[in-house]
Amino acid sequence: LPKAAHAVALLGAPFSRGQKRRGVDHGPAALRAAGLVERLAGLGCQVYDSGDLSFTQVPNDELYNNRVSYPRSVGLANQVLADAVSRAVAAGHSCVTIGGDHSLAVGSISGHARQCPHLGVIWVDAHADINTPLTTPSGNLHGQPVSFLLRELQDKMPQLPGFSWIKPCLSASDIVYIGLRDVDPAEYYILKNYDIQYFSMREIDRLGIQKVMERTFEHLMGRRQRPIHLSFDIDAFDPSLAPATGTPVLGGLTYREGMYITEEIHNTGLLSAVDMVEVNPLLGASPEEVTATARLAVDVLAACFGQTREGAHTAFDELPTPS
Ligand code: B3U
Ligand code: MN
Ligand code: MN
Repeated sequence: LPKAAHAVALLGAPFSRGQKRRGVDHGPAALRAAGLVERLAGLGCQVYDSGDLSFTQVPNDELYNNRVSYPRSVGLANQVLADAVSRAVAAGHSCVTIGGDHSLAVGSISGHARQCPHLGVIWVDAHADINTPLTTPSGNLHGQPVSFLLRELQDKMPQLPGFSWIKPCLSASDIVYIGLRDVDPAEYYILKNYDIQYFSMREIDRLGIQKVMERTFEHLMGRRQRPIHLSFDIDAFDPSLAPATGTPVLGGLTYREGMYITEEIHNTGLLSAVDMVEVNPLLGASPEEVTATARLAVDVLAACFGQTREGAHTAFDELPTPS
């Protein structure tokens, strides 16, 4: 059962201005220290590690509308990331972006969509990250990335400094959420009124993860196959498994649910880009909590690229015979 070698581009996006806690910019280093490159290579992936992007901080990056933090820095960083993701996908690689906070999905998905305009997004997260700059309760841009991408929301979006380069590239029917359990009132309004498909933790309890994945693929690909963008926020997992993250919420995914989600996505053969975000190595209560969170993120990415729990990750042709 030999598998075709998979070309994977790895982009570190040490970016933290989409939220206010220190440390999430050390996420890429933590995932590398947890053996990410070796794990992917061990699965037969050809890994093209571009290292970490460097983002320039924009000086005098004042609040937008007395509320939204660091708009110019977040906008510019995402512009840099979008170009890098677009180049990687154009080169025929599956692109793995390791963050960094979740505001980077604006750049990652924009860049991916430049090459694959018909992509579908699977957003695994405790949060919907779909506040607009006018509804955000926190002012943090990591709670808003989806609002910049959805065509249907554009008449509700103000012009933010740093964001004028963005062309909304998704329709409301092009995204499916899995794992939600902390959704703000305006976000709930958007999910309902724009008919966005979501499977909150309650739906996972009710249907089981197998049906959730079936329905996810039916929704995104019932009519035609399309490239998949997986945007995976580590806080989708239960805080007992992923404590080193900025906004943990009780009652999250189990390890087995997380593996099942990513194994099934791998099995479609359509995964084209992945974000792994919000691992914050400064937030664990102990070094063990930090390594557990980073290793969990690496396990998720390994499952995305072919690791299975039943074995046979790499080709094995023949048993040794005694001489
Ligand atoms: N919905 C809240 C909280 C939040 C969103 N994403 C995270 N936290 N990680 C907000 O700030 O928009
Ligand atoms: Mn998120
Ligand atoms: Mn989240």
